[in-house]
Amino acid sequence: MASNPAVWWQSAVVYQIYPRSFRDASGDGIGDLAGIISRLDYLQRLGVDVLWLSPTFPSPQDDAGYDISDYTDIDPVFGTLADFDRLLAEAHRRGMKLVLDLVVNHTSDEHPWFQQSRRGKDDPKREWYWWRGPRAGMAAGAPGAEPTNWGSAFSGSAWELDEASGEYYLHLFSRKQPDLNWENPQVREAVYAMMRWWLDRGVDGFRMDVINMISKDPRLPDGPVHGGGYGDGSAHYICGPRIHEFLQEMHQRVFAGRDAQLLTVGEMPGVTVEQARLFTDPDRHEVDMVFQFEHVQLDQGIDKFHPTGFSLLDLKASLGRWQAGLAEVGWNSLYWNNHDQPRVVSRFGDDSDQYRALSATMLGTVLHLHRGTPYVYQGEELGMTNAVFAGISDFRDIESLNYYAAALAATGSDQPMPGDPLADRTTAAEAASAGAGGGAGDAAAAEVLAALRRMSRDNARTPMQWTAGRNAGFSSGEPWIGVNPNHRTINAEAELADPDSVFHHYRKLIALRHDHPIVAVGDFGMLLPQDEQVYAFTRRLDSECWLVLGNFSGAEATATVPDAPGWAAAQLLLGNYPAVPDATSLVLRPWECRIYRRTTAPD
Ligand code: TEU
Repeated sequence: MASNPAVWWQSAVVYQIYPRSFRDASGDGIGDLAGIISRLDYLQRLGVDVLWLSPTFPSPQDDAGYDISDYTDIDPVFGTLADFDRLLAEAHRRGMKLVLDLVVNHTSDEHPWFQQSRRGKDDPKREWYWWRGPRAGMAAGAPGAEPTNWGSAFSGSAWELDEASGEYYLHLFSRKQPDLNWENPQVREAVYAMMRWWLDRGVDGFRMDVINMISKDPRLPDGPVHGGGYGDGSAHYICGPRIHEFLQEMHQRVFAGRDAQLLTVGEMPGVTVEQARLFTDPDRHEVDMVFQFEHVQLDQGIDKFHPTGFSLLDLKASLGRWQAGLAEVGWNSLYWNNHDQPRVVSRFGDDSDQYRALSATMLGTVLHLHRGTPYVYQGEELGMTNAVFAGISDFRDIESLNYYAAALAATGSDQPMPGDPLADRTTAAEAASAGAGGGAGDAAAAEVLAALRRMSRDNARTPMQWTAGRNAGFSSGEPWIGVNPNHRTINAEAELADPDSVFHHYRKLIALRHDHPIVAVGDFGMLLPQDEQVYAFTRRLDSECWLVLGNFSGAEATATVPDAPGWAAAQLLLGNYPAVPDATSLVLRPWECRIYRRTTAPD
């Protein structure tokens, strides 16, 4: 094991900004680039090295900007290209890099490429997307006539009929997000050219949206039906046949020669450790790291809206396997949160007044001391919690709204069939009235709402809590989504002033990584895999060894690690309680975390 990080991003921490909810300078209720610029000093104070910006390109905003209609401009709602250049320069001036979201599995249906593609079967851009006729022997538009039985991630069929041509186009996400056909070399070249355009402008890399879905089996076979009416096609588009070829080609055409300064991270739902090892092996020249999904799906049943309980043993087994699997070759990215996940303190911690800050700091400590590059999602450094949603009209996210409509429609007939109009974009009002049938309908609506409250992506998307004041200091206008009422106590202003806050704990975690190579590249060793309360592991580098402990419960817990008395007497680098009363044992208080250091490593 090398004593020093081999590449800069091994000792870096990335901060994700969701621009729409970060800071609104214009007063229209939606965050913008000028708002981000006004908060760069805050981010510098936190100490992060890289900013990842969720999409700010022109977009109909059907999926909050992940539906892009122009890749080389800025949506007026967020500002202008001149604002972007200013943001980039101001970030660079403060020593921070800026990474963009690259959404090229699909475009918006309002992108000129798709507008042209849908002109007709003979259009030169027809083959830029996935067009197919109806199922053999069936009429276009008939129930079940879709070319495959695949369901979309946002409910309903993954196919949308184009009446004019009688053909369907594929959309793994919303029907306003048609999938690009990466089999077509013109598509790939257009994407690479666009990426070079941004790099030439000075950006420092890309977070690549669902990048392991770009290679599909062109035969597009049906998938197994697990429950509802639609098939699961993922075996035919997750890490498909040409995925490594495409990423290597992208590297060669876009990154080669300048990759040392860049950061590339591929978002890869369903990726396995073995595949991730290939994607992140530096010798293969694909991506620096991937976002895997295993640990954020452990508390899910048949889908995310059927949550199951959280098991610490499962979490340790999963993250431990990823640590071991990418120990020799490849690299992990580490995250609890992003704009698609509920808030971690409400999910794996305890967001009550009593334990919120303790559990948030414990969770941050455990994550940041793993081997890999940590990602902080805006507000995580404040211990922001899940939101309060009174009813369906408080939700904004297409995934939540479509799921609500589909789930309620399904209570009428247990088995929605392919061809049901579930893919229709549902307004909040329509969805709300769909549930207003009384009796069984109300009960079903209540159950769906409970699942949404727990798992909806909107939990992550409520405005960043800057102050205790009006709209949490996010906007002088009416915010596009409700502000969490707990901003009166949970906000950046209060936390900056409190040396024991979650913010300052995150600041210290980030500094630890910068100051100690062991945090970046030390060997990881999981301890106590069967302990139901304590997350414990060591990191080792040369003669140095650290022990990290986290109590994942509100009850006292004893960490029964080897040589506990030796560790209890070692140097305590960081904890989340003011003082450790007893230097002879490792009894952890509720949600307590500790990082110990020894310079002569025990055997
Ligand atoms: O997400 C891809 C993805 O698979 C999930 O995280 C997604 O949120 C899914 O709905 C989970 O139930 C990426 C983006 O992060 C997400 O915001 C976009 O909606 C999606 O791709 C489509 O671009």
